[in-house]
Amino acid sequence: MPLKQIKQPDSKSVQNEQPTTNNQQRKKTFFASDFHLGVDARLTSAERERQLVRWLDQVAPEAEAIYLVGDMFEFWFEYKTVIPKGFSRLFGKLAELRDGGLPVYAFTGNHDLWMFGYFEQEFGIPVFRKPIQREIHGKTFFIGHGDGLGPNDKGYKRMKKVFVHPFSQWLFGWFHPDLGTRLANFSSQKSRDATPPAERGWLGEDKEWLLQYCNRKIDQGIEPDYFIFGHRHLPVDWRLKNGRSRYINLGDWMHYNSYAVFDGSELEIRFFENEGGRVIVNEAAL
Ligand SMILES: [Mn+2]
Repeated sequence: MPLKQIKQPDSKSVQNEQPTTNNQQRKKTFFASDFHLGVDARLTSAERERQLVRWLDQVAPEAEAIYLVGDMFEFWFEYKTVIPKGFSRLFGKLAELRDGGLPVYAFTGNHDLWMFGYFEQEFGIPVFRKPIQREIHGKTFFIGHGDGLGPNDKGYKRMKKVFVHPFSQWLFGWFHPDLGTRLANFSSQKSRDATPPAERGWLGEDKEWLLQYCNRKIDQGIEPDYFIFGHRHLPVDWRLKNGRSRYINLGDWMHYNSYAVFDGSELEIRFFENEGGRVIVNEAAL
């Protein structure tokens, strides 16, 4: 059972990892989040997993690095000797990419907080539990899942304290996995049902927590070129109040199949196998 706290990987120590292939074509960085594998949405989870593998196959040849920005799974809990069933196609693909030397980074989300070393050990994928700041080809990035940030979300912030506490993790680890998984899936279904339909659309500049969080960071003098978050399940590209930084929300793969690609000078949100995908932008970003 995971009793000891897993430390955030030192982002400096993994920052300079370079792909082994020194191919000129490989200079794009990809970001995607909120796959929520394990629950059906527009596609079934199994179809979505295959779609993600197709996406990885498409982007990997051009990729310098891939960031998986949280909520990969609807529910994930690692026991000392056991991981949840499923996801073998995604795992096979991630293993193949890592073995080929492509850097892949992961973040925990609010649905998959309980990663305790499997990704690091099995795939060589560092898992970040808090937002990180990076420089990529001269541009600055502030990257995180986005859960528990911003002025509100108080109930979740309280719950997260319990979820990340070693004692609760130890205790949960002693439930039979079938029971634990059923409990967790039940509670995440409940929380989804509890989201009012209005909150699924853009709430406006004054009500979007992550946008407010970005603006507060700017007030504190943290002004990256790009704030990259998931969690909101809406693709957003919003020019912030300093006129330079942008709030990027990666959207999700339950409804949008959206991702961001940074080609070394420009960043844009794209959609995979979704012709009708639209990004929420403010005029300044156009
Ligand atoms: Mn999510």
